[in-house]
Amino acid sequence: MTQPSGVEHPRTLVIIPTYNEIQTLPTAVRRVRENAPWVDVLIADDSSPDGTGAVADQLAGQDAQVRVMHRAGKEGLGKAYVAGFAWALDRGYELVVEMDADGSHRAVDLPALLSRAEQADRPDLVIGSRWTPGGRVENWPRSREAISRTGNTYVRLALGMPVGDATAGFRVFRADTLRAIALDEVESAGYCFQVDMTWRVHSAGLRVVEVPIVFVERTEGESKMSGNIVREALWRTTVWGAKHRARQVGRLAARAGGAISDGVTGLRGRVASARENRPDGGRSPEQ
Ligand SMILES: Nc1nc2c(ncn2[C@@H]2O[C@H](COP(=O)(O)OP(=O)(O)OP(=O)(O)O)[C@@H](O)[C@H]2O)c(=O)[nH]1
Ligand SMILES: [Mg+2]
Repeated sequence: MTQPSGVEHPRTLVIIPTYNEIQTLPTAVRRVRENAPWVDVLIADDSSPDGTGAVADQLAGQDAQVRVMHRAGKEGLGKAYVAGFAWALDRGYELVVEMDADGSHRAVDLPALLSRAEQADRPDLVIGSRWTPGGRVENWPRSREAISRTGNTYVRLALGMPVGDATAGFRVFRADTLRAIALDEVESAGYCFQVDMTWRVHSAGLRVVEVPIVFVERTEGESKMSGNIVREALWRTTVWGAKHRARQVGRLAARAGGAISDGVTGLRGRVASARENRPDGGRSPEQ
């Protein structure tokens, strides 16, 4: 899409999942449209009891580049994103962005993420990272920072995936990346969804890059973070890690088995040719 400035951008959709974000959504949408006027916005609302869906409809009524997906009930942000991805792929978007409604993801960082995704080396996934040099969090209690840092260290160790912030929810997928992974098999509901998606992209042999962002603690509305969400992330990551390590051990065992049998075959061959080279052709027993 060509901008008045003459710059060409790929067709881009920013998906904002919402559950009870009536206070924060209007500002979030306005800031996205101000900072990246070429992008379209899809609000995926899970029938928020606080009336966020009606506010989303008002925003869409004022701006043709804002659309709303009304979903039947609260199913977790993972399901809302998967539905939003299908919507984006059906409509031919080339870049698809995930972004929270609560102000934690700053729209001023969006152009940097998009421009990284648009670079000639075409990364498959660009993550707005808190835990890469230059990235940071603002106003987070120590306990939240500890959960995020420890969680990411655990993910790196369990999965052997070289990503600093695999739980981050401000990211840009290439549409081809979403097509390459089995979206219908994604079951993660909470923020483990982000690890799940990162792991699928990495396991498919696709390239993940990180761009530093400043993540700001929400000042309005309520967090949906819960003990269950952390537990889901922990057990799912552990299961993926165990399967990954079992596959690695399986491959190693197969390679070792192959090497041993090659060695035995080679040894047999050498013994046979040594026998043949003896003056009696190997007919009498060796001394
Ligand atoms: N559609 C939909 N959106 C959700 C659901 N749960 C959370 N969200 C949205 O997902 C985004 C992230 O949720 P937050 O509550 O901010 O969770 P968080 O960012 O992990 O937690 P905090 O850092 O404490 O804010 C927000 O825009 C939420 O409104 C859900 O079940 N359905
Ligand atoms: Mg949040």
